[in-house]
Amino acid sequence: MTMSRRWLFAAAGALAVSLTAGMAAAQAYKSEYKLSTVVGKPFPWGIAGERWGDLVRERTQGRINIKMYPGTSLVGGDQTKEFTALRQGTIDLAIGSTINWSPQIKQLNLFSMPFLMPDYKAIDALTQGPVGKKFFELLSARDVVPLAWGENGFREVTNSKREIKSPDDMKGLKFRVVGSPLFNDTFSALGANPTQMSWADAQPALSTGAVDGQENPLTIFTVAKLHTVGQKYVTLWGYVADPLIFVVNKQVWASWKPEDQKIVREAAMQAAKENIVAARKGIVPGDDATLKEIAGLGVTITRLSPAELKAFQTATKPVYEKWTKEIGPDLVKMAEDSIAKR
Ligand code: X2X
Repeated sequence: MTMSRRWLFAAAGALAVSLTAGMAAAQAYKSEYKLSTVVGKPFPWGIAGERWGDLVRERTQGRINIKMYPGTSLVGGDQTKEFTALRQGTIDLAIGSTINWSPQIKQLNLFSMPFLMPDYKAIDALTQGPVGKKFFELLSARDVVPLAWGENGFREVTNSKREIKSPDDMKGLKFRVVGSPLFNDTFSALGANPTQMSWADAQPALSTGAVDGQENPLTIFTVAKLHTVGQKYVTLWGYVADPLIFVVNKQVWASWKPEDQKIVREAAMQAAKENIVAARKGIVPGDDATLKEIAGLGVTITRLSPAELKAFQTATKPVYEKWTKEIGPDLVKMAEDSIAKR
């Protein structure tokens, strides 16, 4: 055999090996990847899910086909089980609220600490700073690959009975809260009666009057038309905000070629960036179109003076202190420092 023929054989052999490896990898891809969210389109959260899937499908020429399952339907609507299902592989990808994953990752309760974040810059200071990095490390140690931060938003309190301007106004009112014990503590400290339930159960409970009120970002209020289930009073107290986290199950991630991982990561970052813009649209200083729209529905929107806000902060301070211990004083300190420096 001449040198050149020998070379040709070797090259052909190498090609065959890499083709087989390529095919094996290609065969390992699933025909559909399940993406879990709590709400679908046209909520900004659901738009983000569709967008992430569309960008990935387009840029991978269909190699990765993501289908969104809103209503946390992959866990029967029980949003507090989403993270567990993600770890176990029943869910391949998710855009999850920090609140819904906090039963499994107790540090995520940080974002639900009453009156920790005074404004949008404070959310950014957390997610884009050392705190965000710390959370990505915590998530990476729990079988998921975190890719980007999005936003559900500042959660405002609403009810069907009366205007809320002080903790006294909350006395005796029944509120639906989400499934972290921290919310029970906060609402109890304010003299209200909190009941934990999923988002799926919240709407019927509001509509029948089983509960008087709830708390959620205003984009949820408008898209879900909560004024039609009796929610006539909205108080802008911005007591907590929940970011969203874009993640992929670790095994699923490992099954993808590096070039596809890059596409999925970049698409998540793009969809998340757009999501934050959508989540803040119409409800930020200088752009209050959504607030006007809500007022136009006959809803009373109450803004609190600094002194009025202070009364809520004072009433919930013991809760803040209790949960500082649960979350970890070092992490809370890191968050407070990041916010102070914003
Ligand atoms: O259930 C809620 O209130 C919602 C939709 O905001 C979350 O999933 C945290």
